[in-house]
Amino acid sequence: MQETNQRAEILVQKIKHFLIANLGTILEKASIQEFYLAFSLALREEIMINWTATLDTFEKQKARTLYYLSMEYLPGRLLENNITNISATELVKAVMVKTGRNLQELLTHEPDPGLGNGGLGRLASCFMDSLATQHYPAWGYGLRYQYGIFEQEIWNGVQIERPDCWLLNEHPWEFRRDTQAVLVNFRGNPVAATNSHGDEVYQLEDYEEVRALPYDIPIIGYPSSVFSVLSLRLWSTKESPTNFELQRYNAGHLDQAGENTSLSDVLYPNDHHETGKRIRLKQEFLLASASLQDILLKHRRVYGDLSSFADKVRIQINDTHPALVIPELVRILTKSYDISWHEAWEITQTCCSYTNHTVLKEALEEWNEHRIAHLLPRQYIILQKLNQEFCAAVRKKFPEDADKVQRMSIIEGGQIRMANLSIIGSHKVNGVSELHSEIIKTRLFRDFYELYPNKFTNVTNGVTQRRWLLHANPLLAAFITKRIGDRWITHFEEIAKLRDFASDPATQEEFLAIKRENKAALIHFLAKENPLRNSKGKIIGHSLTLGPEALFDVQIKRLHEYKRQLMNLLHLIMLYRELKKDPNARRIKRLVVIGGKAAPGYENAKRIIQLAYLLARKIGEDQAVKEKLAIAYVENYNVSKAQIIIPAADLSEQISTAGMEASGTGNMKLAMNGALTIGTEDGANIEMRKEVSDAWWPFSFGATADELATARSSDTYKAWDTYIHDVQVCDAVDALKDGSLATNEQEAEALRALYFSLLQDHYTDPADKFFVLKDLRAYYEMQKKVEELFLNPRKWAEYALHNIAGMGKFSSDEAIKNYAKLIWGLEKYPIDTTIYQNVQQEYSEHDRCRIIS
Ligand code: 26Q
Repeated sequence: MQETNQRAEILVQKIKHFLIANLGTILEKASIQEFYLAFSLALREEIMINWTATLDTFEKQKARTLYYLSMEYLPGRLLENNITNISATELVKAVMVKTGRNLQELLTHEPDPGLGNGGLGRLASCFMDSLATQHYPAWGYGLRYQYGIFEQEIWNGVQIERPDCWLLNEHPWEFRRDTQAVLVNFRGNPVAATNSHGDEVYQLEDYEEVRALPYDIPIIGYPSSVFSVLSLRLWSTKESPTNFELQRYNAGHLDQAGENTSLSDVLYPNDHHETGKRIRLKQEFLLASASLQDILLKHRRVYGDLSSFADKVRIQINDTHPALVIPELVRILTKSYDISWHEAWEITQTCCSYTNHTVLKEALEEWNEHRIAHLLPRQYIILQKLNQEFCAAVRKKFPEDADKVQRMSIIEGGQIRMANLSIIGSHKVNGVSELHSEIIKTRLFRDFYELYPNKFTNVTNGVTQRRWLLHANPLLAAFITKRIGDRWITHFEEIAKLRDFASDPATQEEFLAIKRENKAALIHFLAKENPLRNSKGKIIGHSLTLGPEALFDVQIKRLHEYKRQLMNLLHLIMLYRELKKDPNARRIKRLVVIGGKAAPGYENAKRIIQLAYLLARKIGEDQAVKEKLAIAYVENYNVSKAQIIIPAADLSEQISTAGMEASGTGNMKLAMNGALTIGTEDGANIEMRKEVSDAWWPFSFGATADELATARSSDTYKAWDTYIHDVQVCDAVDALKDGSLATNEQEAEALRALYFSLLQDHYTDPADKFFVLKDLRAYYEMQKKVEELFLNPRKWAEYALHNIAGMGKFSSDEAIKNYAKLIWGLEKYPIDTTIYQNVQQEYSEHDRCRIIS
């Protein structure tokens, strides 16, 4: 304790130092932003030695290194996580006492970086955490969007998008690296030449040059002994005045003049939907080209030449978004390094691997051929050449099957298919759950699987137990540690030991008490901070809630028809109607928490939000029912809000149309925090069930992926028949158009559109494409079972404990180990002791160097 006190005193001194030296103010007068800055600067000094030593260790030991390329990251707030990861929680508490400041205010002052849409971006951040914690040599690359995912407001049920200005204030956790900026070229005229092997290469003339400036964010691993620190390198085109095109400005084209300065401005808010926009293509190439240049520079600095490139470099393509690294690497190797075409192609395939995250056709990226030819003329020539060679090889192997070449070709019908490119240019392709990887092999990429059976593999997703349990749910974390020790923090397989306590009544009671406390915190948040707004955006109140004795039923994820938030709501309409007839029809109370953003152009998703809002209001106005049932729509769902909601959940809604959710990761976070899953046999739910065992996985329901595939191909499912033959289902669907929920014509129109999406064919889309009505009855019955079990809290707790205990496999540490083994061939390199001491030595000598003593 004495020691903590002393260290806290030193940290306070440092904070005061930074307040004066960097901000020109004193503690007593410092605003929250100033205090936050000085505090972060003081704390961050603590990690700089480790960061420097980590990078030096990788270089000196000539480690094979992973470069993770992703257009999205969702790291969540950094300060709170960094405090947890350097084990400074107690220290920081002491500092708060000494400075008279409030810890919660300090932590929540930091904006939550929303540099991603959802699952894919959050997965990238969990992976960075696990790579750092396990001492793997790795770098993350992405874009530093000026505006992250939009901030969502709900105005009388309608989603409004506002810019996310997360960089409004100085950001102490990023390091601008001016000396490491690189130049990325677009457009221009390629002039042909040959390399020494006789391969055609191209010199570009009259091109457009964009400066990419990197910002590094330290990713701090959890200490097993000495903690490692990795870099997340984010490219920006914003702060480079050379990107401004004055000539265009002078010619009166204001909008064009600033195009390259604003390239990295905005994250595209569509997930699962490809839009084909020009700026998006420029962003993707920016990431690919800038990162690749950086990788090559680093490699040359350490090794002198590229002879060991294929051995030392691994590039992971997170979905197809960064796939232009493939032609770009071939281009640079053949042109700038005079490597033969054949060898360049082998190196590229050896280095690259690709993760697919979705089977939805509309999410598979394609770019118009002319667009690529115009913006990236040299890469286009390479794509054509690669494609010619590939198609010739396929033709040779399958001379009978002309369609096959067409299906597999990179370029077809004037479009460039990024998935085909990614598969052909990689040595491994993986799906993100067992089911998803099977679907990839047998349906989505079947031709490719037949051609390259060994390329395809599975790595089931995982999440970091450090942010999602240790940090988000400190009470449950302490409860676990008390029973099984704290090794689970870095060895999550140990969580299985919790099984031994599942039937212990005292343990069950304690678990329930923690859940109640977390629910109380969520209630507080909803009732105080989750606003209800009128149609002008004015706050007119806050969410209605129920007490912590209610079942907290949670569905938090992006809004999408395949995720079937609509099925959840239809069930709630059924429940509401029952309760209206008889308020005692059900014996438990239920608080339904729904959160998620809809892509701005996705009308049906926005209509589903509106339905949630209208139904919540209807129930809230019903004096008899509101005591039993409430719906809270969480505005602007993000990582920070997830950290409040997940620890409070009893029931986790994972009800996607089977075969469509690649994996899901919210399912894992919720189960880790002791929620029971009501779910379909989809994505990672299937593996979770297997780990937990059928006996403790009571709420699985619905048609399987195979059944639905058959229903689709035989065209046997008729939504209308289901609707007409089930009175309760029929009633619920009719509520969408009988005027009971809508209060004006716009609302009525929105609900009618949902009604028709369920019952009417629309062009090539059949009625109820996502099989909502097909599964609704089974879902309804399963929800009854949920209520039955919830009546017995201790039994419920026993189930919950078995679920937590079954989550060992779903740590991102495990996923990363599997990638390292199956795909990257990566070894761990903990910080070298001598290197650490050298850095420390240099640092302390510098520290003594004061001009005025
Ligand atoms: C594509 C082209 C243009 C603009 C945007 C996009 C785009 C952006 C994001 C397409 C897809 C995404 C995101 C996909 C995604 O988040 N998929 C989810 O990935 C998770 C991690 O593997 C899985 O758990 C989820 O099941 C999957 O839906």
